[in-house]
Amino acid sequence: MNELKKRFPEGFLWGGATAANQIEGGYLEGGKGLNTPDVLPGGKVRLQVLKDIGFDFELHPEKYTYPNHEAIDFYNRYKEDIALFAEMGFKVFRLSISWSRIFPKGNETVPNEEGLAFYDSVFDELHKYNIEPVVTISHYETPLYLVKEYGGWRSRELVAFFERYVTVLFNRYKHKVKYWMTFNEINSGLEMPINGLGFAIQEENDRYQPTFQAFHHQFVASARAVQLCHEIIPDAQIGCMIVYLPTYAGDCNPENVLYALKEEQLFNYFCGDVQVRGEYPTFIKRYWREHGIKLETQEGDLELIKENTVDYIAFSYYMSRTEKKDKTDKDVISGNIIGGIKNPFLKASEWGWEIDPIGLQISLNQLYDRYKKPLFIVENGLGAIDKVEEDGTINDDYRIDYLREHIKAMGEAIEDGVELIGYTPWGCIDLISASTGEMSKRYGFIYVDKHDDGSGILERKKKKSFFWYKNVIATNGEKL
Ligand code: BGP
Repeated sequence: MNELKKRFPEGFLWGGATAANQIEGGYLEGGKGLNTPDVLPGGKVRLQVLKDIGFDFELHPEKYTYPNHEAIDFYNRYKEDIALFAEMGFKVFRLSISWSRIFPKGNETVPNEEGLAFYDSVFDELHKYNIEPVVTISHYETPLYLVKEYGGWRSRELVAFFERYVTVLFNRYKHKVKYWMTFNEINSGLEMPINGLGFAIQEENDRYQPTFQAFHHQFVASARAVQLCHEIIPDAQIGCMIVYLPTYAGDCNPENVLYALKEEQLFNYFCGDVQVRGEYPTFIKRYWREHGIKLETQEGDLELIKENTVDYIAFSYYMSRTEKKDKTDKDVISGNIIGGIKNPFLKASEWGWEIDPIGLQISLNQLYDRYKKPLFIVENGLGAIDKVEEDGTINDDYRIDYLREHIKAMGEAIEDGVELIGYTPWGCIDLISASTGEMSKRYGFIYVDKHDDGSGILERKKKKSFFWYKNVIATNGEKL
């Protein structure tokens, strides 16, 4: 047992994180409409589809499987799952609301009562155990109708539809939810617009004008959500959510250092600067010029963004990224979703994601130095293949090692003076992977008997990490 000297603050928000489309299942139950992940195939083809040019947003059951449709059936089993989270001592549980459960097409005027009632029951169940919900308003999903009819967030009209959606949420759950965040990993739209921006690239050029126009619409929508949240629930906090990859230069050649800096500005800071500082960063103007991007804004947009910045910065951290200017295919690391070359100092997960706990301390310092706002790590963890032993145990020491090193890094960052308010490891219960659409890439403290071929009885089992994390929470991060 390792003793960590640095104390986590009193009231630190320990918990776990999930997203609606990766756990709920019940994809057509309770009046829900289809959304983007409902039409994303599972299996090896998934990542390809996410990056593909010209994805058609249709179901092709004759060709593909769709594991999200049942997922882990949280829709029917949430009571059992929440009881397990409570047993681990969770203070918070991060989940997302599915827009198409509340507005099946995304733009109706009257919400679907059955969808609203479902989340009421989930929040009530959490409160029974004094677990505070942390709610992502939009986690990698857009109602399919809005994708087909409007081209997703390329259309300005989504701002008004989103405003109606969040107004319903804030009014309905104002006594039940005090932590909100707007768009999950908003900056991932730079690489995979299907996930967050709700449209597929039709030609390489779409990575510029349509993508940045869609971002602008999300920034306006997010600022409006911040404004409404503060008006309707004055004691709530609302954050942005970015995927953060500290970006190292492959060597000390200034050309490579500059290249890494430019990549980092665009990927790590562009969205955060708008949502946290309330203005477009100066560096983006040159990028727009060089890529022929001309942003269309409406009167009042920039003031709205300026006046309604977020209360805290939520981010996901899985890995770092190493870059150099003239890289060949041989240098490029295969597993990392967001580019990069292989870092000789790091080991990688079975999916090639480079494991770098020090990178988390670096990230926390960089984000805090830049923004001086409370930070919340809302995703972190190791995707791995777990083995159920004959006696039913699951000895996931590799996951414990990963989390221990990352929690130590958090302690070091707190010692550095960073204000960190909470930690919700990703996939606290096994769920469908976003990039592979499979079950076998598991993150959980709780094992779910469900497999890539769709078999399994959905039984829940506690892994070794379950007991370890329970003790971490009980000792407020001191016994690792
Ligand atoms: C983040 C997403 C999550 C999640 C996680 C792990 O990018 O916000 O939805 O899935 O990554 O990724 P994966 O499931 O691909 O291993």
